[in-house]
Parts: sequence; structure tokens; C-alpha cells
Amino acid sequence: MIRQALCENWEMRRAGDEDFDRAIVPGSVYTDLLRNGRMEDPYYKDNEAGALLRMNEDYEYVTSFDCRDGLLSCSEVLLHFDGIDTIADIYLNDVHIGYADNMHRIWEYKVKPLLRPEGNTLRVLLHSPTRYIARAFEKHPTRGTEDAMDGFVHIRKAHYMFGWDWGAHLPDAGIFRPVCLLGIEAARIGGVYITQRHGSGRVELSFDVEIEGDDTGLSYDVIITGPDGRTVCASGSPKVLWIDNPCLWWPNGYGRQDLYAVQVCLLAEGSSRPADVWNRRIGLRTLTMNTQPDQWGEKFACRVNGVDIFSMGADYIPEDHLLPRVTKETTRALLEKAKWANFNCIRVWGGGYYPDDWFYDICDELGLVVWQDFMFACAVYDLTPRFEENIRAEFADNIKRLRHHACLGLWCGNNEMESFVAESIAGAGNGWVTKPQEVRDYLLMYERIIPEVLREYDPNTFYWPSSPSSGGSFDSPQSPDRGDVHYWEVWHGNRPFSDYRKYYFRYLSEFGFQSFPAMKTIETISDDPADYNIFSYIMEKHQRNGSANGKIMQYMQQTFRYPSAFGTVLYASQLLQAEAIRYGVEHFRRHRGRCMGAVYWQLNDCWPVASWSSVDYCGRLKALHYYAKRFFAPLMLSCEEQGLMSAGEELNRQHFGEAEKSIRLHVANETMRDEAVTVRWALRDAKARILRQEETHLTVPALSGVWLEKVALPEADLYGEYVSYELEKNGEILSGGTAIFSYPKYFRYEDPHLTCTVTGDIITVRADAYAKSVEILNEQEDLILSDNYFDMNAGERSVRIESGLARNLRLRSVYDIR
Ligand code: BMA
Repeated sequence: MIRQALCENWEMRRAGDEDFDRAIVPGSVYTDLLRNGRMEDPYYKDNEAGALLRMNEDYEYVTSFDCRDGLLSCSEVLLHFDGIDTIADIYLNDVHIGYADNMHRIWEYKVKPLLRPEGNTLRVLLHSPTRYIARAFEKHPTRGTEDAMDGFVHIRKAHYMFGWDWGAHLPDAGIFRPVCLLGIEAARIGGVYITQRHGSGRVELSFDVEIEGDDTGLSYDVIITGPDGRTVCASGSPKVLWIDNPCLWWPNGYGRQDLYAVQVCLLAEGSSRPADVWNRRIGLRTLTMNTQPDQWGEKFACRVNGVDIFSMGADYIPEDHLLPRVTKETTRALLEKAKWANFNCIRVWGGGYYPDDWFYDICDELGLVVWQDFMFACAVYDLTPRFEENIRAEFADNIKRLRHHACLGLWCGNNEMESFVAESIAGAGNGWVTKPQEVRDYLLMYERIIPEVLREYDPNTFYWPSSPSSGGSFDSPQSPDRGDVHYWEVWHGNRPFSDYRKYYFRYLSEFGFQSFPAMKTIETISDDPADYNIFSYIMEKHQRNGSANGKIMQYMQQTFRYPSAFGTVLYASQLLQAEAIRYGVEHFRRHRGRCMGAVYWQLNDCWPVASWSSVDYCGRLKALHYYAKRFFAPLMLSCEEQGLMSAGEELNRQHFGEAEKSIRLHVANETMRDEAVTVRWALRDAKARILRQEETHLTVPALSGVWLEKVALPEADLYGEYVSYELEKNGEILSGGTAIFSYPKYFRYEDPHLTCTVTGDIITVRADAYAKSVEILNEQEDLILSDNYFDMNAGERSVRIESGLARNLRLRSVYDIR
């Protein structure tokens, strides 16, 4: 097969304009307009509105090219687009060759008769997505989330581009993935499906090779190269191959991420050159969801190589509104941060797009199990015959593209629609479902069509109809006893953090809490200090969840003292978020076995905004991300304290003096080994002086947890004493923290007089008293440290600089929220 990339000589203009500007393909309209100085930064202040208006226009992309040698002598030439965003008419040498209307699809057109050896012109006319959805909505007012523009359900384009409760209204357009010409000699490889059967000491691989075209006289060879360099080769179209002593692929934290390179070469009789070659990497593993019944209902646990693991991770949204800014490098940097924070999984949420191949390659390498939604979220769809044909093709394209990946854990039908439709059947809900036909269409899409396509292209990967779900058919999709749950009572329901402890969900695939990004990130939104107030017009433009800045302040009131300076509000909001999620995750990990997953909403942002993310748009780590590294640590000591906070709002002011004060420590062991550890705790006063202490040696079996005895501490001063705890293994402190019995706002902190010194890549912090959530920032707020936002007793604590410059360091702790 001959492949000729068409990535040069592109020009673009607004349809109807005289002159063309230079364009980059793959790319997008916004990035071209920005590069050509025709648009302002859409993320700055309120520029979004002007950028949105530009999408009321059509844009034209043109290139000219000569055909590569040999191309025209191929029996077939295809013009191949890996992705077009979204509504497009395509012309080759002025002949209309096709219409595209789904950014999630691969588009191909037979073009051989139209091609000339030299001087060909390819023209792609991109139609306005906003006018398209407005027209469609006028005809069919089918609904979805009000955060997105009306009509977004009618276009197969990433939903978040039209707005979300963390996303702007910036529906960019473009030829966002590579374009090429494919010269096909006789036939090509349409796809290869590999099925693994694991036996003792060997894995059997069966090959299903789809040959597109005339396969007479064709055969294929297979070469497999293992991580150990061993190869297995076979010619003559082998159906089955065996790998002895296989190196298994494991998620992060459970073993190595060994990968095998597989090459399938399609050969024509008598020809020395392969007709086509298929190169991919696979991992040898079994991977499914364990849904066996148990004493609480049904398990919902990711089962890898026969081992049930506790899924720890977050939900991934698209990395940008301007897709050309998402590259292998940005994705790697983000996913490495996920691995760094001890993630073993990630959920690709259904309101974005199916990420590029590199996303999955990186997840394969890092050991992140992917929960893959199909791209449907918070919306009702009109299942017309045309829509069905379009989504069936979309499913086939993406399933075939992604099915071989080691990291692919499960396919999921959609985000949250089963629960929304179920609510509407019960006569409640948000009013999106207006006709019985929409209930039928729901079942057809997610419980008939997708399973049908999966049976054809990927029968081996687990399918789950919706997130959340208990298995489908509107059977209690939010059941706490089966399947996955999205729990939003903390945050959307205004419930206190302590409510997490009331539940023992089987697998939590969404729960979250918002915070503001770093000051340096906010400075990219505005350089005017007048905007540096969370209720300012600009800050509220960068908050898309209604009046959530007020909600943050309401939770602030429950937890911290009033943070008077803007910078302190940012810091306190990040601590609030981190404490909320920690409160939940530690509890769920303490109930391993019953609960087998804590995936928080959300990992990242797609523009600078207040949101639930733990890594902000500029890649800066929020406090939550450091907390995640600690609460997802394979060996994790946590404290189920009883006090004012755990009692939640049920305890009113009059009862303050009567709160139970106790601690119950728990060691969670998510490793594959039994671990012998030492646990220490101490009751201390505000100056960190020890009032009482204890030490225990214990062995925590692999993949389980151990509770220590509950200790009542009636003598503890509710507002002036705290408990510190730590877990030591082989002389190293691996986990730890502190617990207080009242709210952080009422604790009588002593001034810790925080100072630090830097020696090489080590920062040593000194405190004179108990310091809670110590933050270390540099000038650019871009340090990555081995730990940050940690609690410390009086004394010293050292952390390693992993990236960034230790210049002009600033320190603060909860004591400074005033
Ligand atoms: C869930 C997600 C998103 C949303 C988030 C925060 O419902 O599926 O739709 O952004 O909550 O509200």
C-alpha cells in the first residue's frame, strides 16, 4: 500500500472572503485564525463570545498536490481522513466527492478516476456548526443538558465544545486529524482481531485478519516480538499462535506493563513487497469486570489476570477546546501525572471525543485501565435511520481502532442517560425525555445496537450499558448495591463531606468537588487585578456551574475561616476540594471488597476555569492531586475519626461539647504482597507536643485491609489537640496524616512560623507547631514536589523537587486562612 500524506500547502479563508491565509492541517479554524492574527485568545477575559460568533461562518480549506510515483498505477486510490470536525463538503479537482457529518468517524472516498499526476486541488468546505445545530433544533427540539447550546444532540461532534458545566462555548471546526491518499494494490488489511486464551505457562493468540479487496493469491505472515526480545513468527496465514512463558501486562501498582509488538504482513504471491502491514502492540492479560453476586448484591470489580483490583483514578475530559493543542506530549505529561498520583485507571467520559491512538498507547505503557464511554452524554437522541447508520459506522471505526489495546478495560454505552431516562419513566427528572419513543430509542441504542456492533468487532471486552448502571433496562441504575454509581449529593446536593461515610457503593465512577486553579493560571485569564475576586464578571465567566463560586464559599463556611485575600481563597478552595475527596476515598478504600472503585470527577480541564479537576488547564497540580497521590498510595494508612465533622450537620451547635472523640486507624494494602508494617499514632497539643502515643506492628495481607482497634479519646481537647499517625515499612514513612475532632476553622492553631531551606533538589520545611496542609509554591507555581499540602508536626520535613525551580519559595498552611 502506498501512503501519501496531504499535510502541505494548505490555505484557509472564511467562505466568501477574497484572500486565503496559510493553514496547518491537521489543525483547526481557531488555531489558524489565532496564528494568522485574525482572532484574540478565546480564553482571555470574555473573548469567548467573539470566538463563538466566528463559528456562525463557513470556512474553506484548500491544498494542491502532485501524485506520488506509483500511486496512479495502484488498482484503487482512497482519499482518507482520520477525522473531520464536523460538517464538511469535500471537492477534488472541483468535483464534489463527499459529505462528512461525524467527527468521530474515519472518512474515505474512492478518487482514482479524478486524480491527475500533477496539479490536483483538494477543497474542504467546513459548514458552521452553530447554524447547523440551530436549524436542527428548530425542526426537532430534542433536549440535553442546558449547559450546552440547544441542538448539540443533533451533531456528532464532541458535546463539550458547545458548553458544559466546566466547558466554554467554543465549537471549533477543522480537519483535526491527518489526511492522506492510500494507493491499494490488490487488497489491504481492514483490521486484525486477536483473541487471547490464557493457559498455564502459555497464551494462545487467535488471529482474525480481515482482508479488504480481492484476496486471491494473498496470504499473511505474523511476527510477534516480546518485551524480552523473543520472537514468534509464522507464515501461511496462521490462525493461532502460542506464547510460552508469557510476560503479563498489569495495571500500575500490580506488576509490569509488558507489551508485545505484533506485525501482520499481507503478501501477494510472487511479490517481494508486502501489500499491507499492520503494526500494533498488545498486552497479554485477561481483563473484565467481576459482577458475581455476593452478600451485598453484586460485585463490580475490575478483574485483571484473575485478580480483583480496587480501581483508583479520575474521569478524563478532552484536554483543550482547541484540539490541535492536544499532542502526544501534552497527553503524556497529563497521564504521567495520573500514574504519579498512583492511578491504575482512567475513565474517558462520553461528552468528548474518542482520543487519539497515542492516548491509549500511553495508557498501555503506564498501566492505566481505560473505562471507555461511547460518545453520548446527558442528552436524548433522535434515532432516525440516518443517525443509526452514522453511529454504527462511528462504533465500528473506533472499536476497530482501539480494541487491541492492553489498557482497554470496558466499553460503556453513555454517560448518565440510563438514570435520566429511568427518572423520566418514574415521572420525575429533568424533562429531556418527552416521548415514549425516546425511551424505546434509548434501549435500542445502548442495549441493542452497541452490543450488536461489539459482538461483531470486539466480543471479548466487557460492555456496560451506561454510567451509572446496575446492568441496564432501567433497573435501579444508581443502586448502591450493584454496578457503578455517580454520587453528587456532596457538591450538587450541598451535603457535607461526612455524607460519603454513609455509603458503601460498589464502584464510584464519579464524585467530585470544585476548586479554583492556581493564581498563575488565573493570570492567563486576566492581567487586571480588578478581576481578582471570585465574584467578578471575569471570574464568573470562567465558572460554568451556575453560581458555584457561591457554593464553594458556602462549603468554605462549614470548614475554614473566612479567607480574606484572593490568593487565600484559591488556596482554601483547593484544600476544601482535596479534603472532600480524601474524606470519600479513604472511606471507600477502608471498605475494599464491598467497594472496588473510587474514580473522582475530574482529572483535567479544557480551558482555564474553576472546576472539579485536580490538574488545572496549565498543568499545575492542585492540592487534590497531591492528596490523590497519598490517598491512592498502594499502602495507605487512614483514620476514621469521630468528632464534630464526622457527625455532619446532624450535630448542631448545642451539642458541640458532646461529640464523641475517637480514632480508628486502618491500613489498606493494594499491593500483591503481604506487608509487615509499623503503625504509630500520637495525641498532641497545638504545639505538637505528645500527650499520648502508641505503636503497633502488623501484617496486612495482600489486596486487603486491616482495621486497628478503635481508641476513645474523651480527654482530647476538641479545639486544641489533634492526632498524628504514620505508617512505617523498613524504616521509611510511607503514609500518614493528622486528624482533628472539630472543624479546621475552630482549631486553635499556634503560628507554625514556617520556614524552609533548599539543598540541591531537597526542600526542608521547618515548623514550630502543628501545621495543616502546608503548601510550598515557587514564583511560577509550577513546582512538582514529591509531596505538598501535607500536615506536619513541629520539626522538619523534607520533600524532593521533581520539576520546576526552587525560586522565591512561599509557604503557608491552614493557620494562614484568615
Ligand atoms: C457529571 C458528569 C458531567 C459533569 C459533572 C459535574 O454528571 O457526567 O456531565 O460535568 O457531573 O457536574
